[in-house]
Amino acid sequence: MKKHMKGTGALLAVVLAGAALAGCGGEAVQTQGGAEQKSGPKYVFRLAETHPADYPTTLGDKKFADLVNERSNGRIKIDVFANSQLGEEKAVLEQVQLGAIEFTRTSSGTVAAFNKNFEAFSLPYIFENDAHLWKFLESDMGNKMLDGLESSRMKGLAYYSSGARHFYSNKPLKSIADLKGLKIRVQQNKVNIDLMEALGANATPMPYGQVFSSLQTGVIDAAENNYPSYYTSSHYQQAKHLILDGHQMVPEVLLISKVVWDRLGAEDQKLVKQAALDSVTFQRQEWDKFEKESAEKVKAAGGVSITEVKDKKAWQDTVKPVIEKYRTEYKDFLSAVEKLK
Ligand code: GTR
Repeated sequence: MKKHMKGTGALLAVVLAGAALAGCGGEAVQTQGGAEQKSGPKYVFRLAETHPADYPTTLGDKKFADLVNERSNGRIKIDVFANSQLGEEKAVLEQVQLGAIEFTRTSSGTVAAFNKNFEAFSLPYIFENDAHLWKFLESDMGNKMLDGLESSRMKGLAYYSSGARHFYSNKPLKSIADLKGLKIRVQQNKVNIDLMEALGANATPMPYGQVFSSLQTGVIDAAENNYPSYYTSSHYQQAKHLILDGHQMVPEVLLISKVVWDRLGAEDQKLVKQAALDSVTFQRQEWDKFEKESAEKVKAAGGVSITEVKDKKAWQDTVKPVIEKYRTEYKDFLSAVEKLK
């Protein structure tokens, strides 16, 4: 994606990233001599995170950072920047491609804008439940997809849990028919646009951080996300009609810039990758806890009408054209997913 490299900002970012890795400026702290780096870290890296400090993905990031710090005896320090302090996900990924931001935890739904394979995760109703999704994520193909991000100048380290996504609106939402004509904010990728079209709605792609005010001002009528995001973003205060249709299960991804990865030695690459994988169990536990907790918090807040979708057949039938449209393109992905049911 050459276009992301344009501009002086990008050039400066590359120079800074190079400097950081060389330990002669920028973020890095180079200690003098000696194999044991007791006087401080050799590398200080940044990890960009969208969510607040106590959100399950951020807790996963911190676990990962702690493991890396511990196992490298303090040589590699990763500072987690929560709350989109380093920018919205798409902008962060552009910086990651350049090596200006070293790590990020982001959604597959955003990675999709940079790597076509990841679009497939936004296809509707392909996973039956969490167990099915994780069987796929831990399969050969799941792992290959992480490695395949190298062609997009990133390297996937691990997947994190993100549950299922549901629609919510400031207009009544009791059935699939109620979505017709709504302006619905979606994550910025192509499959989502087709999905909204199949539902008779209008897709409005925009960064996550703009959703609250856009609901408030009426720029959009609706959005969709999992319970934890619906709660922590306070979207539930604006969009008080929630329908639990679970149309997507879009995993989170922990990734490193390819530029940075390539400059780590083989030993450190192994250490970083293993620490990422070892943070997954913890993240998943935190996720399961918080998914329930956030659902309870939304209910306890009152004023939100929640509709369960008992029979998803009508929903699945309506969005079938989307699957059909991508069936050839994602043939291998879809048959691997099907086999793991
Ligand atoms: C959340 C995800 C975020 C962000 C957000 C969105 O579920 O954790 O990283 O991608 O969705 O809808 O943009």
